[in-house]
Amino acid sequence: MKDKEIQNLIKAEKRRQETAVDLIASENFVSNDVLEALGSVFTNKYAEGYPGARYYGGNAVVDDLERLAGKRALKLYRLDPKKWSVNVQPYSGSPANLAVLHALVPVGGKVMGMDLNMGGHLTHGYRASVTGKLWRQAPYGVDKKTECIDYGGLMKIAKKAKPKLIIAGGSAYSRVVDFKKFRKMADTVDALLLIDMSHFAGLVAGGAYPSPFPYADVVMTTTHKTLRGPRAAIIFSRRTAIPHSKLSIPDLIDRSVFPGLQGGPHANAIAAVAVALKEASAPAFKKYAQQVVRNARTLAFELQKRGWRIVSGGTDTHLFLMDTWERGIGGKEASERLEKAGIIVNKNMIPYDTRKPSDPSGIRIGTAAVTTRGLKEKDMRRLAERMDKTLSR
Ligand code: DSN
Repeated sequence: MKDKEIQNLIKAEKRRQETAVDLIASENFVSNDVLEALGSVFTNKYAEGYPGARYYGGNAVVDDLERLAGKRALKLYRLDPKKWSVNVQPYSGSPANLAVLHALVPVGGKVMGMDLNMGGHLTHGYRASVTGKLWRQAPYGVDKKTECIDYGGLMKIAKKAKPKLIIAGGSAYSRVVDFKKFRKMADTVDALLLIDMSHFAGLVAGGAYPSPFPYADVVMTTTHKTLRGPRAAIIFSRRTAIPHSKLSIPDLIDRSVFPGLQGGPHANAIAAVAVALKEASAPAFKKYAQQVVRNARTLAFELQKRGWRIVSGGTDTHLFLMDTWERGIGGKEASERLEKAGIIVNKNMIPYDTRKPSDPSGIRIGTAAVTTRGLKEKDMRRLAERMDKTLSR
């Protein structure tokens, strides 16, 4: 590389990634093939539109690429192309969620989403996000005692709020989501159901987490978390006709992504997504996904054994929240102390937190990245020991 300044920064970041223990629940390490596709000549191409209907010439190859990525996405989750459509153009998770809301809920309408402070995501209608400004959120949360989703309470909220769209999934919820109950709720109030599987998409692909597809109208995911691809997103939608309209859900979503929100798709990212989707369909990925969950369970258990309170008492996924404030350490201090010891986590609000987001009561811990590095249960025990020593000092 001629640009030595940037080359040095790349080298420094590579060294940092190689020497730190990455416990950030939304991060992972992609393969060299994913990196190669991401850094390929596809970055040079503009391709506004969809395969076979572009606004720029020279797109025969990008058409093949986008069709292949879509085919791989449907195949990975065993979806019948006659029943499901997929859009592989979203730049990342936030624009993908914005696109779904924009497609399916009139501005000013109501969406029901998990409160950010309870484990949800900004783009599920939280007030600080544009999704909370264009739409009205009916927030739901977890039970104070169990710290698990309170489905009875949710049904009451849904009946009162009558949202157009219910969103299941979040960014800091460690338990299996009961998609069947969400479906029932959506049917009861005549809402559509969006399942945001960004965090657990790789676990679903690897059979380590229940599939949301039998229950959802729309499933979206980022591709860079447990799915181990580049930073991008995809939206799957059921080929359901919209009453009193010539359009179906996929038509609305495609129009919302382009021209609604985005311009030209990032063909290099789509190429890298396609590579990751193929990697995730290999038998080795199934083993990886199972190991991710075993590692998270072991790490949570080992920390618990050393006296740390784990929100909801454990995990069914790749992540969990640890209440550090219970032992007098704010999440900010905990994450800083761990970083000094070479362990990278993020500070995180815990349900019913009395502290502020910039210095909340806990930290979020995830095992997707360290499992890619080859760590197993015995390493989790050592890691718990080191975390405990660092935080107990
Ligand atoms: N920021 C991501 C996470 O860490 O979960 C979600 O967008």
